[in-house]
Amino acid sequence: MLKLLFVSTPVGPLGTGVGGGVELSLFNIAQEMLRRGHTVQIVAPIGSKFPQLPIVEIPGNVQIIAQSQERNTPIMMPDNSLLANMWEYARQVQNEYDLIVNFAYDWLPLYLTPFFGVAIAHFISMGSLSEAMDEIVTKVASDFPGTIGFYTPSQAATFNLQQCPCLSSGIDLSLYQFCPEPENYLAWLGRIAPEKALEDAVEAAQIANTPLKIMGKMQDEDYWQQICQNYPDAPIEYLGFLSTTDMQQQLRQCKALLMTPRWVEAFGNVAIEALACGVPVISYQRGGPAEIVQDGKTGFLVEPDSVAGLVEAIANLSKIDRYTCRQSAETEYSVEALGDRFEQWFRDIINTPVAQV
Ligand code: HBI
Repeated sequence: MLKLLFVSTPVGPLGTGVGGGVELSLFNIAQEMLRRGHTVQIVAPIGSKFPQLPIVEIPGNVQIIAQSQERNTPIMMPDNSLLANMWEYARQVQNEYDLIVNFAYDWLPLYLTPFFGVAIAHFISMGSLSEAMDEIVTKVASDFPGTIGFYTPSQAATFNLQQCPCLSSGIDLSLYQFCPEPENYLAWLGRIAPEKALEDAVEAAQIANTPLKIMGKMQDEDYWQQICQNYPDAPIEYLGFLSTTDMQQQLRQCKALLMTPRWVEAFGNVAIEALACGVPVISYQRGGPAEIVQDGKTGFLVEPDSVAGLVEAIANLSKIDRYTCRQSAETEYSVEALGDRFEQWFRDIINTPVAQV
């Protein structure tokens, strides 16, 4: 059995939605490893709430979210850095574990790799965002082959890295209830932030004259206010950041999930959450969702940034069989399949002699 130390994203407590999709990934992978009998210890910010999972809570000031920075913004560390404190803890306990798994999209843990006596698996949760991260990710991929893992090939391609493991994602399907007959609603899920281009979904809902339920962490209040001012008559309703159980209760009743990523979405966990409920996904043909949605079968892939394309897809939803959507989630995105991929990745790294660089 493996002894695994999971070190969280440092942008906010787990379970609050600040960490976006990587929170859900960390939770599902940890739960599945424990179910298989492995030892898992999670190192995370104070206030992290993951039911039944063993968490060591670490104090300190959160890291600035990487997507708010420019490509050449220098890496910044606050005083009393939570990120540094988490990795100091990992350094102290490292010899109790076979492998450390890093879930942070940050320079420090990647730079620290050769300073540790225990191997580190780095799960990269976003596409390329900065020169400094590209440089250190590429260096670790070269010095420690196989230890950089991505969600998808299109995400890896943004770093010009080809040979790295792509682990995809997965969810606990038992939490998502299939709904055969939807209400006349559309859904949009995600952190309310510019890179998610919520405004396109709002405009499409207005043109299609179909109410839009919006759920997710309110990351950028000004951005949200701007949308409300620009679309005062749009049929939208913001429901906040809900637990998986409450979120899927809303999502499952919708005609479709709209995904409008302005950036290369690394995966798009919300897409498989929708499919698990039988909800077709309409997404820009960009990044992770383009590898998840089977165009015309489990939803529609639309020309990126084309609101008209979203509206046309909404009009064609009757062509999609909702049970086919649920089946695709069961076939591709179960938490058991996820566990197989991650366990294999972990074992491959543990069995690779550590490169003495
Ligand atoms: N920014 N600096 C930093 N570190 C992270 O781990 C991080 C982030 N921004 C967003 C984020 N993680 C997650 O929301 C995405 O990986 C899903």
